[in-house]
Amino acid sequence: MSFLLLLLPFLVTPQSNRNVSLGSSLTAAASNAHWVSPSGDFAFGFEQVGNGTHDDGGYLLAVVFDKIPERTVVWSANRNNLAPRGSKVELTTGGRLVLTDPSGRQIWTPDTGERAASHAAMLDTGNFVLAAAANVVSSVWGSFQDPTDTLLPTQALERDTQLIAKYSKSNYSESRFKFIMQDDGNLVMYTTHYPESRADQFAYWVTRNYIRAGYSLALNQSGFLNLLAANGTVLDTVFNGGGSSQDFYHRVTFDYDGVLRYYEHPKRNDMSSSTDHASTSPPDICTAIGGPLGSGACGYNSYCELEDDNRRVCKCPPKYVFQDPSDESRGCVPDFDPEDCRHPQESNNNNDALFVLAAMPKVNWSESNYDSFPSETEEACQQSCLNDCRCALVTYSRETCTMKRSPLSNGRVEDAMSGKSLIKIRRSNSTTSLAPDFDQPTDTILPMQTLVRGSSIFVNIIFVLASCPWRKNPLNSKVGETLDQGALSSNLRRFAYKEMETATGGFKQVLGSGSSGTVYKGVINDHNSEKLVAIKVLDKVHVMEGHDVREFTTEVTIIGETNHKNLTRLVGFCNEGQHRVLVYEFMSNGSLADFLFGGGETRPNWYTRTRIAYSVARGLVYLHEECNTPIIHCDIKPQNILLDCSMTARISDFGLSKLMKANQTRTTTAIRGTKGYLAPEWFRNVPVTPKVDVHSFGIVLLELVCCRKNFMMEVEKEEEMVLVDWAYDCYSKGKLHKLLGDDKDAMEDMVRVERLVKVSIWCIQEDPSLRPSMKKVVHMLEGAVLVSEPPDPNSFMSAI
Ligand SMILES: *[C@@H]1O[C@H](CO)[C@@H](O)[C@H](O)[C@H]1NC(C)=O
Ligand SMILES: *[C@@H]1O[C@H](CO)[C@@H](O)[C@H](O)[C@H]1NC(C)=O
Ligand SMILES: *[C@@H]1O[C@H](CO)[C@@H](O)[C@H](O)[C@H]1NC(C)=O
Ligand SMILES: *[C@@H]1O[C@H](CO)[C@@H](O)[C@H](O)[C@H]1NC(C)=O
Ligand SMILES: *[C@@H]1O[C@H](CO)[C@@H](O)[C@H](O)[C@H]1NC(C)=O
Ligand SMILES: *[C@@H]1O[C@H](CO)[C@@H](O)[C@H](O)[C@H]1NC(C)=O
Ligand SMILES: *[C@@H]1O[C@H](CO)[C@@H](O)[C@H](O)[C@H]1NC(C)=O
Ligand SMILES: *[C@@H]1O[C@H](CO)[C@@H](O)[C@H](O)[C@H]1NC(C)=O
Ligand SMILES: *[C@@H]1O[C@H](CO)[C@@H](O)[C@H](O)[C@H]1NC(C)=O
Ligand SMILES: CC(=O)N[C@H]1CO[C@H](CO)[C@@H](O)[C@@H]1O
Repeated sequence: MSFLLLLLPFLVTPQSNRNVSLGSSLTAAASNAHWVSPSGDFAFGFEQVGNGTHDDGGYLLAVVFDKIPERTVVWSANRNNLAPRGSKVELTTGGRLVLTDPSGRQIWTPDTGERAASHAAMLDTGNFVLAAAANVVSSVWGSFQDPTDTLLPTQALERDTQLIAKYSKSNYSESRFKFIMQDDGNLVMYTTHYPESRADQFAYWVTRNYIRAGYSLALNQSGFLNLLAANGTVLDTVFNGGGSSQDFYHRVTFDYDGVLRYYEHPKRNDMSSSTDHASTSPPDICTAIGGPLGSGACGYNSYCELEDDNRRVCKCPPKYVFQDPSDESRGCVPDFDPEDCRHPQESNNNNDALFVLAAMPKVNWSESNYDSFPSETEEACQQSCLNDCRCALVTYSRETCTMKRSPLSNGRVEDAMSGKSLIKIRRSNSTTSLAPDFDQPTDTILPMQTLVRGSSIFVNIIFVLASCPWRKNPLNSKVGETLDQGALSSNLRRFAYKEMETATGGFKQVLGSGSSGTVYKGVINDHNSEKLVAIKVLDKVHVMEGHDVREFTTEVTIIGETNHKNLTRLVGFCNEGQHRVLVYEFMSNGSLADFLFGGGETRPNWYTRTRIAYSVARGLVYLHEECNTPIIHCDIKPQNILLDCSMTARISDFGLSKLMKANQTRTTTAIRGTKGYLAPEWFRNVPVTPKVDVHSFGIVLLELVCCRKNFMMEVEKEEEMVLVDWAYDCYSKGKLHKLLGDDKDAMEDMVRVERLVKVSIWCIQEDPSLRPSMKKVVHMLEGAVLVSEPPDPNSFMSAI
C-alpha cells in the first residue's frame, strides 16, 4: 500500500510501464497527461477536440496511438458528450473508473457489472483494462469489449456488438452508420434514410457467403481481418493487411462515410511516406446506399463522387450551395428561388428567359422521377422541363425524356451513364447567357473502383436490394388520377386529421411502433356506437418521399379491397396535408409475439398454436394468390400477426408492402422486413418473390411449435441458440421431442409436430425455388399431401 502511495504523485504525469493504481486521476487541460502503455505505443487520456470551449469542442477521453504524428483515436468514452476543460477521469479508491465534469457531474463510467477494479492498465495491444485482481487477464472491463469505430490487432467484434462511425472527420459524435456482428451470425452495415433521423434502419452491406455463420470478426496480429465461426475456424478473410506488425501499426476503422477501411501506419518516421493504405468495403459507397427513400449517400440535391482512394465527396450542382457549409453531407439547396418559375416577376417574361438548363453529363440522380415519355429530340425534352415548374432536372437518354422533381435524391457520378442530366437553374439577372463553365462536361474519367487490395468477401459485395419499396413507381401510377373518387365510393371511410386526434385522445395510448409508423389505440363512432380501432400514423419519411396524395389513395384502395377472415381489416384512412394515417379494426388479444413469448410459466395451448399456424398460412395464400392485386407482405413476424377475440390469427401491416407486380425489378435498397425473419435472397441480387414470405412463415411456424424466438442468447447449450439450426439438427437426429420442453399436448401429437417441423424446414430452404408456395404449405399443414424429407436448409449456400 505504501508503495502505491509513493507512486501516486507520478501517476498524473505521462509515464509508461506502470499500473494505474486506485485513486489516480487525469484532468482535461491544455497540456494533457496520459496513461501510457509499457511500449509507449498507446496512451489513454484526454484529447482536445475542436476549440475546447463547451459549445463547439471539448475533450474526448480516448485511447490514441501515441507515437505516430497524427493523433489517431482508436477508442473513446464520451464521443457524444465531450467533456469541458477541467473534467477529470478518476480510478476511485472504490475501484470504479469515472469521468466527471468540473462540477462533479458524472459524464461517463464503464459498465463493469458492479465489479470493482484493483487497478487499471493501458496494455500494449491498445486495450485499456480495469483489472479485477492480481492479473490483467481477468479484467472487469476493457475498451476492446466496448469498441467505438475501430478494431486493433487481437481485438474482435463479438456477436451483438457494433462499430458506429463518427460523424465527420473532426466530429467524433455517432453518425447514422452502424456495422454490427449480429447475434444471428450476420455481419451487416446499417444506415438510416438520411436526413430523416429515425429508428428504422436499412442494411446496405452484408456478408454474403456466410449468412448466419459468423461468430466474431477479429483482426489478428498479422493484419488479417477474419470472420470466425464459433469454434474459431476462419470462415473468410475480409481484409488482408499483410504488412509486418514490426514495421506497421494496423487498424480497421468504420469511417464516417459508412465504409470499413483497413489502415497501416509505419512505426518509424523514416519509412515510406504513405501513412495509410486502405482496403475498403463497400468499394463504392455512392452506389451502395440508394433506393427511393432518403437522399442516398450524400444529402438531397447533392451528388456523390468517388475519389481515388474510395472516399466519397459530396458535391453541389451549379448554382446550388451546401445547406450547411460546415457539413457537406447534409445536401444542397438552390442558390435561387425556384418559385420564381411560378411567379415570374416580369410579367412578359416566360420561363425560358428566367431559367436555363445546365448539362451535367455523368451525374445521375436515379430517383425523384415524376414523368417519362419518348422524345425525338433533346431540344423538345429540354423544352418540356423548362415549361414545367415542377421539373428540377431532366435526363435525355435513348430518345426518352425523364423529368425529375425536387428534392433530387441519390445523385452520383456514373461513368457508364447512357444519357445526360440537365439541371434547371435560374439565369442570373445580368447575363443573358450562361457562364461557359456550366456547360463544361463534368465527365472527367473517374476511377470507379480503385481496386481493393486483398479483400475477398468484400469483392462479393452485394448491394442489399429489395423489391418491396413502400412507394410505387410513380410512372405507373397515373391510374391514380381517378382513384381518389374511387376510394370514397368504396367502403373505406375518410377521416379528417382532427378526427384522428380526437379518436386517440391526442395520440396517447401507443399500441406499438414498427418500421413504418406508430400505432395508437382509438375509438371512432360507427353507426352511432363506439368502435375500438388501431390507428397507424405513418412516419413522415413515407409521406415526404414518394407519396403524393393520389399514390397514397391508390395504395389504400388496394388494401381496402382485401377481405379475408385471417387479415386485419382496414376501416378507413386519413390523407390530409402531411398526414397519412390508416385506421384498422382493433384486435383485442394482442399480437402473436405477446402470446408466444409473453413469458408465462406454461406454454400456450398447443391446439391454439396449430390453429394460428393454419390461419396465418391461409391469410398468406389469399394475399399471394387470391386477392385482386397480389401482395407480398415482406415482413411476416409474430409482431405483425394479431389475435382477435376468438383467438383467430389475423395478418396485419400487409398494406405497407409493395404491391406485387409480375416481373418485378428491384428498385430500392431499402430492406423491408425484420432481421431474423428475412429470407437470404434479400441479401442477394436476385428477384424478390412471394417466397420471401414463405421463408418468414417457416420461421414463425417453428417459433409456434417451440414457443421460443428464433434467436436466443440465454440458452443452456450453444447449439440451441439459433432455432432454425437446432430444429434441423433435432429433426435429422430423430430427436424432435427436445424441441418441445414439457409440452404434454404436443408430445402426444408427435405426428403433427413432425409434419409442422418438416413443413417449416421446407419453408426456410436457402434456395427460394425449393420452398413450397403458400398454397402447398396449407395443403401440407392440413395433411392433404404427404410431406417429403426436407434437405438441410443451408445446403444451397454451402454449395456456392
Ligand atoms: C475554432 O476552430 C476553428 C476551426 O478549427 C477556427 O476556424 C476558429 O477560428 C476557432 N475559434 C476560436 C475562437 O479559436
Ligand atoms: C457533431 O455532430 C453532431 C451531429 O450533427 C452535432 O450534434 C454536434 O454538435 C457536432 N459536434 C461538434 C463538436 O461539432
Ligand atoms: C501490474 O499489476 C499486475 C498485477 O498486480 C502485476 O503482475 C504487474 O507486475 C504490475 N505491473 C507493473 C509494471 O507494476
Ligand atoms: C492471421 O490470419 C491469417 C489468415 O487467416 C493467418 O494466415 C495468419 O497466420 C494469422 N496470423 C496470426 C498471427 O494469427
Ligand atoms: C468449426 O465450425 C465450422 C463451421 O461451423 C465447421 O465447418 C468446422 O468443421 C468446425 N471445425 C472444428 C474443428 O470443429
Ligand atoms: C440512372 O440510374 C438509374 C438507376 O441505376 C438507371 O435506371 C437510369 O437509366 C440511369 N439514367 C441514365 C440517364 O442513364
Ligand atoms: C435579380 O433581380 C431580382 C429582381 O429584379 C432581384 O430581387 C435579385 O436580387 C436579382 N438577383 C441578382 C443575382 O442580381
Ligand atoms: C383472449 O384470449 C383468451 C385466451 O387466451 C380468452 O380467454 C379471452 O377471452 C380472449 N380475450 C377476449 C377479449 O376475447
Ligand atoms: C414476365 O417476363 C417473362 C419473361 O421475361 C415474360 O414471358 C412474361 O410475359 C412476363 N410477364 C408479365 C406479366 O409481364
Ligand atoms: C377465410 C378463411 O380461410 N378463414 C380461415 C382463417 O383461419 C381460421 C382458423 O384456422 C380458419 O378456420 C378459417 O377458415
